[in-house]
Amino acid sequence: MGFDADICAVAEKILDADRVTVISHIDADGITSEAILAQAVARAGIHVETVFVRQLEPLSMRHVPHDDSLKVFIDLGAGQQNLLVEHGLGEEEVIIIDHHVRQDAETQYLQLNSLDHGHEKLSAAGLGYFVARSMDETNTDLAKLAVVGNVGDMMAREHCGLIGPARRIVDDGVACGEIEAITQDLNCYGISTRPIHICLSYNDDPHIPGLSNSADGSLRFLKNLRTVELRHPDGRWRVWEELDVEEKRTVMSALVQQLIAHNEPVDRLFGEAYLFPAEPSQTPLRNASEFATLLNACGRWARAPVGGAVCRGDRGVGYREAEHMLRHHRSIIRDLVSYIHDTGIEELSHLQHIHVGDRFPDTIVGIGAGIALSKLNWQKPILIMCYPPDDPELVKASMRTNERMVSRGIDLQKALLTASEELGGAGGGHRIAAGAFIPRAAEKEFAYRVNELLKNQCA
Ligand SMILES: [Mn+2]
Repeated sequence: MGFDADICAVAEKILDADRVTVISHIDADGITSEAILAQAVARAGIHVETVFVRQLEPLSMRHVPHDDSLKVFIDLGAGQQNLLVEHGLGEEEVIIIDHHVRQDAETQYLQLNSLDHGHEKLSAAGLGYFVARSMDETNTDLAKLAVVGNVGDMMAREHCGLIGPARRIVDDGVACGEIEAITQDLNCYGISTRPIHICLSYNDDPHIPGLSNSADGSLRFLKNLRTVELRHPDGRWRVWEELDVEEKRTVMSALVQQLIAHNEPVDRLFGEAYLFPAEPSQTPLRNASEFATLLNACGRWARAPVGGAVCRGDRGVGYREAEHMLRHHRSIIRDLVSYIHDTGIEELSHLQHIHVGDRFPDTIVGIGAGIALSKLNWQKPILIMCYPPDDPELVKASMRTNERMVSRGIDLQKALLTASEELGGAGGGHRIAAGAFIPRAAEKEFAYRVNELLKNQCA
């Protein structure tokens, strides 16, 4: 079936249901997926309940009810269809909406999957949005959440903006006034909340010599421009989003010159930013990538429903709790990044790895590894291992790389899938970021096996 036909089939089956259970993932894409779908279902007058899981495995399947509801798995399920079969779920009571690689299974569940249609840059929230819009065309107000989910799942990273069907969602959001899309904006994280020099110093894509990883260098650079006021009259730092067109142009052209002077490509300096004009300025709610981080912080610390409340418009108690989770999230990640740098990382020929034991929660080690990588050898993907709290037999492995290495042929999803299966575990994810669980007995050889696989990918 075509993409639109698959969307319609899913939408119709949901509208036919008396009760729906949405089972979703705890990251920004999963939380926005749930908020989109559950709201669309509720608006259609159908009773809906939600189950959030960290991942779909035998233990978490206990939370999937045995009842007469239609179970809609979103942002997960494609790779765990056999688990659904084992759980006794019949073809008629399941829908899968996912953008991960699908597993073959004997039961043919109804599935809407981006990959079936060649849409590699469309996340689960995007799929959920198309289903919601197909259920009722007035659901276009949910476009904003779909953009947050897509950006949170790095769908905008490779092309410095959303493309294909995900970009059409942006158009819907712009049309209903919820989204302002700024083309050729600074491709940088933190445009609504961080002082500009901090924003620039944290940025590593593109790497700007003298500015990346140097807040002092970035501040000197901006001060030299003279015409751009960096502070408000009351002393507060201005944020990028507050600069007017002329000021932005001044900074951007100076950054272009800086890159050219160091023989670096300039194309990744520009990206499309997705702003939410109705949200209060200088808050993480104000643009898609910071909103996604806020939701990730909720999910990673077992407060996915708080993220869901924020998605539904809670700007009171729920939002304050989410802000608190974000501060907590950042401080633990900072600790992890310093731990990685202080302890030192072991380098093999094609990767670098570290084992953090049970010092840090397994829900954030991947994020920390990604941040740490920006200050390490970018040509070697980072592999971080840790012990998950709930299973003494297992090791969790997370890997991160960057666009430059992906364009050279690195595929972490493939490497981790192969290595973990060989060693009696399971893995998956994406080319740029992937994860796996392996038995503890295999942890010693794991890094070496992955290294070998990455070596072959480069050949
Ligand atoms: Mn996703």
